[in-house]
Amino acid sequence: MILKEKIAAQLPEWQERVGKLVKENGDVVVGEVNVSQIYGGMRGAKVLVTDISYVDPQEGIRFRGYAIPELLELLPKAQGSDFPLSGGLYYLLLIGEIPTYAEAMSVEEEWKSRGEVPSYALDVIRAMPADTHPMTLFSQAILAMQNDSVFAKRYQVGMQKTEYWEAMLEDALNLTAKLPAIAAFIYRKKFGDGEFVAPRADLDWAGNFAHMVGIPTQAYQDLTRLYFFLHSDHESGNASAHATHLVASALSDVYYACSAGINALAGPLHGLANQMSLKWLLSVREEFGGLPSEEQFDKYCWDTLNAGQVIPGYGHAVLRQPDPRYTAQFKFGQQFMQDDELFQLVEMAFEVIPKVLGETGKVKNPWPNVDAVSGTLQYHYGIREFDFYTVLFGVSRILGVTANAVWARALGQPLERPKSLTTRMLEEIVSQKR
Ligand code: HAX
Repeated sequence: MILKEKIAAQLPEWQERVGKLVKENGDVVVGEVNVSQIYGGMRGAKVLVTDISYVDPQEGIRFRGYAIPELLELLPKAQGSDFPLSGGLYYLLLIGEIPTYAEAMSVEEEWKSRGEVPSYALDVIRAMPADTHPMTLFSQAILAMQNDSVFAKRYQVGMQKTEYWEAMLEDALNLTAKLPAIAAFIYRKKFGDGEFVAPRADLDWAGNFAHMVGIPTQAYQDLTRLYFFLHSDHESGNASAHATHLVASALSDVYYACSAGINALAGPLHGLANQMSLKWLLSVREEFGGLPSEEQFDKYCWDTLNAGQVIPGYGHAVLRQPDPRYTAQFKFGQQFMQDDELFQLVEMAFEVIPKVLGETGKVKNPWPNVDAVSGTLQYHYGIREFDFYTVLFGVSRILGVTANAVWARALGQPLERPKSLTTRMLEEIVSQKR
């Protein structure tokens, strides 16, 4: 398998590089942590490492050093499409090089050969109450397959530490292969005919989701390819990535770790924000019976803030500019749905909301994040049940977190265990320093 060969070839150099860094410079101080950070969700504390993606506050995400517009040019495209193959993206995340078309297709073929969803995972989804949230179903379906973990089985019989990453890669490919089919089934079970639709042999991983969910148009296939590309990774500190990393650091397998990551993504300050954002835009449209004037929109924003709510889709813990993932989706909207009233509202939001949030004087980043437009694009193509949107986010995010998990095991990253203090201890530290 090309992924295994490439990682094995790179590994000695990485191990030497990291080993040397830690051995010779283990006592070099990288940053300090202050009391605000300890009580403030560890914002900005530099305590994690990943080479798969990096979020620059001004520039946004780079995957393996490449910015989103560059990758939209460079990554191999699905046949007959201008949008990248997810197999090529996964290759890039895992290997760090832009793949050829053949290399991207080799990942797509791996996925095809591992894509069959076990019936018991579908049965778990079927067995749940009809009003169960799609993210709960998604997390449960992933966890249900834990019994198939190659890593867990090999660990039981005594795997060498140097082999952890290979077993992790097996699990990562087995799990990611099945995600579009599981997500499409969750949608059909909750909102459609309840049928499981098998993937088509001639379609790529992302294009197949469009087919299985029941919107097989070229435009929706392309949106799916774009969506699964954009949401895949956002360095290691965000809640879903960090939850996955923490759980996997205990040598829990990919299924345990990704189920945990999905549970974190389900929170309204994280992945659930895309459904909150669309809900909020729809409430604006309903209030004014269509597009409001900018003055009306401005007032609606203030009413939301004065009611103690956040404006979903705006703000970010790290970014200080419009999120390039927003910009890429916004361009898709401008190209394909300029006449859509809801998209016009997204355009108006970009003019009004940053100004309003700036006037509050406390929001550090008044610009849109990835969630400010993604739901609107889904809504346009007929996925209108916004409870489902975070599942799509999750399908994509698992590409990034599993690539990270493979490399974490390859580089022997240990059990994560930061130290906590008591408030009394902090008070004493502060009084000694003042
Ligand atoms: N609307 C209203 N107030 C906001 C705001 C927004 N969109 N964004 C930030 N603020 C407020 C914060 O609530 C905070 O207020 P308090 O001091 O009263 O608690 C203040 O501004 C400072 O916050 P910050 O430092 O700018 O932002 P944080 O790092 O604390 O939080 C969040 C980042 C993304 C959680 C925040 O901007 C927010 O709640 N945004 C709306 C929800 C959202 O869009 N989430 C999705 C983020 C992207 C993502 O992870 N997707 O999965």
